[in-house]
Amino acid sequence: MQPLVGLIMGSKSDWPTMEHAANMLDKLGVPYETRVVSAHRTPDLLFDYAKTAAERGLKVIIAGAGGAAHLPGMVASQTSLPVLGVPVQSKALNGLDSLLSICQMPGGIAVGTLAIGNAGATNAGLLAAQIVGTFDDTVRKAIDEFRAHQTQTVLDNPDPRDP
Ligand code: RP5
Repeated sequence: MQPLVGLIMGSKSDWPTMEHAANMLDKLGVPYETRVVSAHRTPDLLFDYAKTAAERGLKVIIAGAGGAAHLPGMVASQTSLPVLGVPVQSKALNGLDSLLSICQMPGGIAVGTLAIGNAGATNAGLLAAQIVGTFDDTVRKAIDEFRAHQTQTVLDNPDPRDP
């Protein structure tokens, strides 16, 4: 299936976080590709990836990075596709560095920033699916079903002491 979402990250070490985005895309039936694309270790690849993303059929890019996390902003500077940035939880500063690097974009180039770590990656997958759902009814239905199931699970388990 033609990938609609590009799921990229600065390092293989980001995968344990970013796989949560992949899991959500899998769950919602959204085709995606995933690659390591580093802003500082492979800058030429970053430019090539971002510049060709739209013509290759991608509709949205999820970019995860940690520390001095310039990957999402640099990708956004080279494509008009929506870019969702996931701040990976760094060891030194617990991801606050990643968060600020990604969310504090100067006005003029937009990056949608998610929460630090696993929750952010999960929601990046969800938000990417919601973007795809604006033109793909099957994906929108899968999102509606996911949310209905999530709601029902809470309602069916009201006692917090139950396992
Ligand atoms: C960033 O540096 C990556 O996104 C990663 O979060 C961090 C550390 O990378 P490694 O040294 O583990 O490859 O570019």
